[in-house]
Amino acid sequence: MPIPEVEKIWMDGELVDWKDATIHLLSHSLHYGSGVFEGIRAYETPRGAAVFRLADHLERLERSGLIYHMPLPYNLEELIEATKMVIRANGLKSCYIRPIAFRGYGEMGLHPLAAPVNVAIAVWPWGAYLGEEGIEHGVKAKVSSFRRNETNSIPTAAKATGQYLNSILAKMEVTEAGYDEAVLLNMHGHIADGAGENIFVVRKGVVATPPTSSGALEGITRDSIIRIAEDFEIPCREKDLIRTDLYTADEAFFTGTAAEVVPIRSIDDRVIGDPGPITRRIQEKFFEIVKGQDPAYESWLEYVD
Ligand code: PY5
Repeated sequence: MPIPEVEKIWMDGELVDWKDATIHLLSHSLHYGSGVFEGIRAYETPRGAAVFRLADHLERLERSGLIYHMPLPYNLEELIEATKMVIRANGLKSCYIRPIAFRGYGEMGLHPLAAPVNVAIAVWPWGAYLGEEGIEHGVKAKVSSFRRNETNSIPTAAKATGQYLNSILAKMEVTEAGYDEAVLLNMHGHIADGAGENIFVVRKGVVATPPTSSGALEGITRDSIIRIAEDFEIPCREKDLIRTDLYTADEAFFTGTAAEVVPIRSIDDRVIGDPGPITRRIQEKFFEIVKGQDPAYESWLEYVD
């Protein structure tokens, strides 16, 4: 999917033209994946564009940086303001937001502390990551033969650029085989997450999702879904899951910023079927919240103006 070009990108404190948002070929992170990033969305609401859980995402970016000895050269307030500034500069009502902090030019060895930490925030319109059809009717998922990177090899609590080679291998494998999204098991055979999403199953009215100790990212959407389920008084627990828990689920769905809330129709060719009632209820509430239609969750929205 080509990236739709907009006017400006925020880079190291300034707005630059889209075409000028370039870096040196010898930037450390290009060679070794030594960057950390976020995926965030802004939605159109009756009060203009609102960013969903902006501070929570940027705090995760800071935690990712901490894990890699990469303190960010901007504080939380500055990053919040920069995000709003770049959305305004591009006149977008809704968009995907990609902050990235990376080891830049200045060091080629594997001890990168002498290389600068550069920070950029790009925004662009990005539709449903797994398709509108996927949101409506569900996607075909497949367990990948690639295992989720073990957290003591590459920490799964961080969202580091290099880490995504693992997801890319899984995603390519299953999409080339005709599926929509990959599910990754960890080294112990427990379900971790999707290539770029957290995963939930529903059985006998109980919602379950793998704990972060499984290798699942501590997703902001995941956290939101747990809170929505609690507010609906639907039992929801963190639980180790194995692949057959997906085969025998009454319902299953992916959650993530890019993907949003996407029902799973089938897994490894075992049919789960049309999106079930709990998935639908949670999905509808999620979209109401992000679009500013439920005042009870107002604190999750950061208005751009
Ligand atoms: N698990 C993985 C491996 C992810 O990459 C993501 C987000 C999630 C879970 C969900 O986390 P959250 O709810 O906080 O977004 N993936 C990115 C996203 O923007 C990149 C996807 C291409 O959704």
